[in-house]
Amino acid sequence: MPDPGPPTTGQGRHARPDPSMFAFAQRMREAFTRMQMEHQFAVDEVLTKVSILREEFLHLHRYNPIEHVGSRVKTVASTLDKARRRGLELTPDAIRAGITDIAGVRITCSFIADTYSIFDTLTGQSDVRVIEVKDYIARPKPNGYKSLHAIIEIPVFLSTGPVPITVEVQIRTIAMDFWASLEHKIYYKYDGEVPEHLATSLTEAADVAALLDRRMEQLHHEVQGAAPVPDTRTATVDGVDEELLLRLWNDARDQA
Ligand code: 0O2
Repeated sequence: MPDPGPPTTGQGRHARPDPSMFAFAQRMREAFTRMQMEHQFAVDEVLTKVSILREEFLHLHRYNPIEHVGSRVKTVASTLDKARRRGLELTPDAIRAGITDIAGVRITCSFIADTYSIFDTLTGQSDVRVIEVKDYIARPKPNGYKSLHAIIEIPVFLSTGPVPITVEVQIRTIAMDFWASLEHKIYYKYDGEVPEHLATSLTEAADVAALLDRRMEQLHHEVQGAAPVPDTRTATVDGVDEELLLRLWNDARDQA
């Protein structure tokens, strides 16, 4: 796309470049690009933390509590829309302070107990500062929405030093996630004015999803109590195979 050139005041052929507007546009472009970049780095940091936890769980317990991890950084346009709706000053500093979900990470777990254990291990890390927690699993929203939300702050290490960045982490089960994504689609389809019969159906479906979560967790405990079910996804974790162990055994005997 051709460069549109410096901003102008007025309209049409006689419009003149306005130096102050040009400088403003440059500043805003730089500030918002930096904001996006820093939030993307923060998302990357959280994803690395989650990936380490997942691998370690698999390795230690032969069990994977995390089914899926998703992330996104809000676009500048959508962040500005939210800031406008909230009546915030439209400056990068005010937006950084007032909008806490520019960076978002969603972790989908197998069972309810896993959501809390992932939450505890993640928020217990020394470089993670918890700003706010909303436990919609313990106290679901009236429409039936369930999820564990945490606004956390983590340092992102730039060439100029660490910068604290907030990230919204949502942790929920597969059943809760299934319900939330359908509800989200319906909500947007009806522009927030969901017909009553659909809203009632959704709330009932949330109860069914909660029942499914409880049943699956009971089953899981029963099966685990009988005999641990190894997760086959551990196969690639180490590479310490029998041949290598035999060699180690022989070496140890030779050295004895
Ligand atoms: P999007 O597009 O998913 O980002 P906030 O506006 O986030 O600062 P709020 O609403 O008090 O303040 O925060 P809350 O309750 O923690 O909700 C934040 C996010 O949780 C929402 O982000 C949704 O992603 C999700 N959420 C909350 N309530 C519902 C619900 O009833 N149904 C569904 N499907 N998702 C929900 P955004 O910004 O609304 O949207």
